Amino acid sequence: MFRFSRLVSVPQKGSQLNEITSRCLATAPKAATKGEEPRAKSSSPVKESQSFMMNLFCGVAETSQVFPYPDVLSAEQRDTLGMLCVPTAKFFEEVNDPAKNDALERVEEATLNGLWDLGVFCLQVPPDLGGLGLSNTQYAKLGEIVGSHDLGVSVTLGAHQSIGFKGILLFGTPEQKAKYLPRVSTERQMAAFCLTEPSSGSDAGSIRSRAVLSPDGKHYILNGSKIWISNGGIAEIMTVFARTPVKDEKTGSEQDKVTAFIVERSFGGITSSPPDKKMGIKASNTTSLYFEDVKIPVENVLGGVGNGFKVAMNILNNGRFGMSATLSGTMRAAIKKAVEHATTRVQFGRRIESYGTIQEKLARMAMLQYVTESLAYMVSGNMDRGSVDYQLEAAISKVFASEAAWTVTDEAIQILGGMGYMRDCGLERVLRDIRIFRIFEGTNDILRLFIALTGIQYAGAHLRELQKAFKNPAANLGLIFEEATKRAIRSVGLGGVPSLQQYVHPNLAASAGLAARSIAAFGTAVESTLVKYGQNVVEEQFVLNRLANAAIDTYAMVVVLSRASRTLKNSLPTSAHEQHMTEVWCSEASDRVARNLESIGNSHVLSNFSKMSSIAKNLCESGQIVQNNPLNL
Ligand code: MYA
Repeated sequence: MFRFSRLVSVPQKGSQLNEITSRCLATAPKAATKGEEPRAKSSSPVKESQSFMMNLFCGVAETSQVFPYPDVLSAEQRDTLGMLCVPTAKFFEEVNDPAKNDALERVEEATLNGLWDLGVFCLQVPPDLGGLGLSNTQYAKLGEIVGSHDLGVSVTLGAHQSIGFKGILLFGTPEQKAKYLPRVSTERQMAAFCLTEPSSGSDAGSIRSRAVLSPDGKHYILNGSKIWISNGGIAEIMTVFARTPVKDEKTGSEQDKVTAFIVERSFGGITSSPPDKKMGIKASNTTSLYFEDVKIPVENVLGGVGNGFKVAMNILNNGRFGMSATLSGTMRAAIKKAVEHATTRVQFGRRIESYGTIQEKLARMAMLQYVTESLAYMVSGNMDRGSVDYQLEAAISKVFASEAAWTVTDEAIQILGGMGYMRDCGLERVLRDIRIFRIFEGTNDILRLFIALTGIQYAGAHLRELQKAFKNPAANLGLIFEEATKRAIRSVGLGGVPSLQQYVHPNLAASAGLAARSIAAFGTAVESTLVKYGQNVVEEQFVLNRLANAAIDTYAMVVVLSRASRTLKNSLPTSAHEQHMTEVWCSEASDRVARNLESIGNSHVLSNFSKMSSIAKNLCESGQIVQNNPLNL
């Protein structure tokens, strides 16, 4: 479980870091103490990242990917998008019937054909290869529209293009692109992404499907099986991950590594199970797939032999913003239903919108939607601006969106009361559909650990450099001042809080102050966690989850500050509304950050963690609830 093999040699307990950094404080040049200064790129041998999230783990506010809020669409892209949005929305309002799809447990042929006609199955395929050539931001907007109507259809579309053939777009050779992209667009062949196996879910690196080179070296022969594959029964083109023997050039020994393949159903040897019976997204086709001596031409290796794990991770990273955009649309639609009800339903002589209980629910739903939407377009905008370092931000957008959408839909049902619970209202289907979003494309639990450990690894690498630098201080003065003073100043509480004031609208100055304090506190907490646990931090999941929650809240604060600042700067009519949402969000999120960070160093909380470990162990040992019922019967 969670090898995180890359997390090596972080500073150990008892390290002299604090002593060292305090010593540095006395001699630190003033300019180097400014938390808002971007990290110097040349002085440290650690691979530097422009990602806000990576730098957050060092307590540094790297603002280039969060301020200003991305505005990436050209006038032409806006026009194209407008021309696509109108017929797509019309199609979903007038033709597609989500209740019927849910009941039939499939999307009817005519509806699928209508979607192909609209072009929404090949949004990002270059036009010369048969698609619409949309940017990520344009794709996000289309995803939002589909998500506001039918999540079963969203998954059919997303499994096809967000992950199914995305590997060909990202890693395909020119020949692979020329051969397969027209097939998944103009030729209307469905695609699927085949990673998960019966014994390999979250632990994606442990797949057992295996492909070996044929004696003539022309084919790989694939054997194995996959489960829960979206579009599994209807896909003709599949991105399949399998182990292949790879020779180590240095030692000459062979080792199995994951390789990605483009596989056609027409290669033969592929069968699929009947569609799985699911709780939600019933309209989307999900099946197992069996591969028996499937002959894959060697030219269908995708991204190089042995590079499959990275190919898989990058496809998933690249597609995650689509999920948050989609779910922001779902939330818009659910909130609209809740508002319609709140403004017409009269109880105790008043419309229920006038009661504080309903107002708080609506306000919280609106804030969750606002944050999700802001995260989705922040990530897609950064990807369009050329960022390649967005894996943590994309993971956060997925985790946040899937949990926000669950809460929002659940609360919409609560506002509608008995009416919300009835099938005709449509929200019960949405709630069933949404449940899977916290599970697939990386469970939120595994993504939280991924966020925390990847960030910690980055911070650990910087601390390690600092430790090394102290072995030869004369040669490394620049690095020592740069790295150590930031930490030293934070650790003795003499300021060092990064300032976000120059990036935000003056109306949001107080909220920006809260976010900045969260950033600094986060860096300090990561550092003490590293010093306390060293490499063993990998095993401290109670702690890692709280760090991840604090990281998610901090990023969400900065993202809404950025978006609301843009709105205020442009004096949009929604300025005051967005300002209020941002203020409340930052106020509550910064409290949560403080609580989460405090908890991981608090002896009572740590003792609770170990008690919870023991409670869970007792359950697992007895195979059920441990105590008898109070009647002892
Ligand atoms: S598809 C199935 C989804 N499955 C998963 O997501 C699996 C989850 N598991 C993982 O992600 C990994 O196994 C974890 C790594 C994270 C647990 N980016 O030793 P390691 C690198 C870049 O830590 P492990 C589905 O659900 C890492 O740096 N690199 O690995 C379909 C290291 O590199 P190096 C990464 O302990 C749903 C190396 O890999 C990443 O095994 C249908 C090894 O790392 C990363 N993320 O655990 C959806 N992770 O060696 C439809 C690791 O160089 C969507 N690495 O240091 C619908 C949406 C709607 C769209 C709308 C359209 C219109």
